[in-house]
Amino acid sequence: MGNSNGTTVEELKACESHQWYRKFMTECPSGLLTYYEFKQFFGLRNLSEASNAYVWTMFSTFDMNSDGYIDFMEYVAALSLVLKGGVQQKLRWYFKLYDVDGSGCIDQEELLQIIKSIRAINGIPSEISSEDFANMVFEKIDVDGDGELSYEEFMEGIQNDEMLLATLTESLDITHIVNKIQGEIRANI
Ligand SMILES: [Ca+2]
Ligand SMILES: [Ca+2]
Ligand SMILES: [Ca+2]
Repeated sequence: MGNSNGTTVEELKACESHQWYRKFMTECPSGLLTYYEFKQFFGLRNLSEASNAYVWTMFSTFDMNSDGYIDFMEYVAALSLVLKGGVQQKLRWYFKLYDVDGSGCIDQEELLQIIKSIRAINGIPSEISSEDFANMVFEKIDVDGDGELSYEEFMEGIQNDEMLLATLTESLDITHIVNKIQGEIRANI
């Protein structure tokens, strides 16, 4: 993340930083969040296996230096990206999140698992099945038809398709979790 960390902290200081900081330090006095604490932090209990897998992936994506903990800088960087990041930044982050095995491509199984997990967490009923949705995404943006979405296919395909972009940013993000935290922060002021 390099320089963007600095900007992020400045941005954060300018707004609700001390509340975010207080929440983090209250629930995590050591300053390092383990996976178990991460789930407690976001109130994620009694999750299905698929949802657990998604939350684990999310944790790993937040843990940018892969030391097994989320420190305050990583927490700030991830949350501020979710709250304020531009489309490009968010898509880049989603790509990393959806490429569960880190192969550099998103295959159909990875996309399907992510869609299922996110639907399970969000609890939003949908007219189209997860399988049909995953198939549709691949039909639309797997340009070379090799059954995997490369970074370029993902970035270009999603940005050039208003419906997919809207679907991704509305239902495949973690805003509901952030809203939950913000709700708690407001309640504590
Ligand atoms: Ca870390
Ligand atoms: Ca992959
Ligand atoms: Ca492809």
